[in-house]
Amino acid sequence: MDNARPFPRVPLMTTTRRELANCIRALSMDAVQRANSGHPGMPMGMADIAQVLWCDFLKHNPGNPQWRDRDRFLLSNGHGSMLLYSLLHLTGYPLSLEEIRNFRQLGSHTAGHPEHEPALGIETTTGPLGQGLANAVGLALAERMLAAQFNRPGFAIVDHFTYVFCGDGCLMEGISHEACSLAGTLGLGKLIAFYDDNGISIDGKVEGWFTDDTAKRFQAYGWHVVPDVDGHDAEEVAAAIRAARAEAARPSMICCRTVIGWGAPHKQGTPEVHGEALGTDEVAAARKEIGWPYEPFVVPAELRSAWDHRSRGAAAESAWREVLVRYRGAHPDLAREFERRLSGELPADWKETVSQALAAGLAQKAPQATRQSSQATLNVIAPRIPEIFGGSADLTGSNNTKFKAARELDPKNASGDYTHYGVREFGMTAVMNGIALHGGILPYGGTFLVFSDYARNAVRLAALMNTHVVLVYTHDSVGLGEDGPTHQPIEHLTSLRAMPNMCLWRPCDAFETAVAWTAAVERSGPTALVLSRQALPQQGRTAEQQANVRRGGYVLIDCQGTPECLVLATGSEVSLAAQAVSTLNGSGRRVRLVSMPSTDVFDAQDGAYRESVLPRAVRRRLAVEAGATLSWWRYVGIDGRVIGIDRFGASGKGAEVLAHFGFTAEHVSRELSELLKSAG
Ligand SMILES: Cc1ncc(C[n+]2csc(CCOP(=O)(O)OP(=O)(O)O)c2C)c(N)n1
Ligand SMILES: [Mg+2]
Repeated sequence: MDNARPFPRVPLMTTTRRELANCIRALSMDAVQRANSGHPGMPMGMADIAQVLWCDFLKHNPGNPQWRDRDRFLLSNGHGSMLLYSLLHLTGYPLSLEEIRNFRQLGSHTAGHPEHEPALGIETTTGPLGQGLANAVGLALAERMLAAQFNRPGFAIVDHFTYVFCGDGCLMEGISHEACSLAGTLGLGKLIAFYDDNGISIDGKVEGWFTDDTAKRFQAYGWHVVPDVDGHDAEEVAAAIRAARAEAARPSMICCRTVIGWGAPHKQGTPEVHGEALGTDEVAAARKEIGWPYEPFVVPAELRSAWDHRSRGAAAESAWREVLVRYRGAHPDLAREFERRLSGELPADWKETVSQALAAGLAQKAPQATRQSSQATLNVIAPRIPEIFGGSADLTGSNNTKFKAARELDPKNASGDYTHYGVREFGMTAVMNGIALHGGILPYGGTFLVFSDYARNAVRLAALMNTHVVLVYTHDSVGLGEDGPTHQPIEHLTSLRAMPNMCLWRPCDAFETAVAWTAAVERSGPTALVLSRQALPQQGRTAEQQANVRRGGYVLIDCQGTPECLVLATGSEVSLAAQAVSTLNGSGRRVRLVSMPSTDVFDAQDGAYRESVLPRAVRRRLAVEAGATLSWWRYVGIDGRVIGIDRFGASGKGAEVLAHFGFTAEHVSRELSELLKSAG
């Protein structure tokens, strides 16, 4: 960028808050200008608030971005990412000026919206408005729970704040209601939000579409609200933060009036500064306006050293480490457990836990709904992995998510391991992401599969950020019956399978359910467990077949010699297919049944294994799944057939609805017989 330097270089002898804030303004407008893409308005508007928070209050150590007891800082209005990148760069995180210059370029660490990059101090992605606020609720809840579990008198080893910036967009989004209402009920006193009340969103002045009284709204949620703060007055901001930190029983919302793009003389206060480069003339005018005589990307040494938080951060962390050392002496077992939990390692006896869970699955003989098998597995594993934290979006009894030994989370006693998220699927999922991002807790949460759509974007961010969460989705097909088409998932399996990095299991019986749960606990990223409402019979397996369940797809029933035909099925359809295949094989045909509880896990197996299960040469193939057929053509090919459902369901008794859509052993047999008549 070749901005003419409007002023001679003036050495600064002392630094003021405004000059420090202007470092953020200058870096932000220069980076956006250089990329000719990005959002200068929010960083320029919130720079004064950020300066006060980061220089006076935030507990962090740029030399160790993942210090366990750091305060968490999130941007829910993540389009203002240059604010965060400037702060990280200026305070001494390993985010170089080169990265700032490469803002929004392919391969840089300075993406348009900050994702999850903890090694750089980036806590979470916040591109979709409002979700950062919900993640912050999860992070604050995790802090609360870990503090209850691990702190002991004299040893507050978990004791940090969660700060989140949000804008008009975040507060317009419905998820802010879900998450903030829950945060109020839970009384998350160490959650502190800053509302960037600038009266502007993309379409212009918000007065035409957003006229809530935000202060009253948050008061009604039971939050502590600091209204009417001048977001450009450092003393007012500091006083508000002090008041918020002093409030232990309620989360705080600090409502800050700001001018978007503050400092850009002709564009500030207008929607133009929201998401466009200022233009070289306006950048030059802004330099003059804020008194910034330096070249693009130049921050004078005095200002740099005033921002540099490395030695203060290191001192803060070492003070905490001293407490940790004494804690280790006083509570050695707890200290070891704390380290294990925060490093994400499973308990030392996890293998033993897996054996017990699988044995319980094998011991189940009577037909059982896989949602009940899931609960039975939880009864075995949950008491043995203390990091587990369950819940449901008001369907605890239907999702079977509450294990026997579960202790309910109580706002006054946060040592429980089960909570009621209320009817808030999206909020629940984003809060679970926040909990997982904090570390030390493994959240799972239930709802009906059909309502995964309500949570969809948080599910997507779980996959994008690779958060370790388990999504328990029950009532997995038209087999749920009377509730009818609004409750009957059709395209959901396929759409979840289409999501990169989402692992999905749809087990067919108690044993497969136990395997799926243990795989979900072992995986570092998100897993969806898709479970039946209705009872399913148990399948017999050899030891080899038992071992192969972990591979996502395996031969459940084989025939003598080379198969003439392959049948693939998942979940509730496996038993129908098994009946049909057994009958045909009994009459001398050679049909193989492959149970495929997880297509993505199967796809990740080596080629030889996949070939051994689905030999290329066998072209007659049939897939059976009570959902959209789209998932299956890649396995059955153009010569194959799929028994699925490509329309909405119907209300009626579950078994009758299933039969209506062709999910009977007889129909599977008929389709197979047709297929066997075709050229192989
Ligand atoms: C869920 C979602 N919807 C839409 C967008 C696109 N978008 C990005 S910023 C924005 C307007 C945000 O207004 P505000 O929060 O007031 O931000 P400001 O302009 O004040 O920085 C919109 C609609 C988005 N990022 N996420
Ligand atoms: Mg705004």
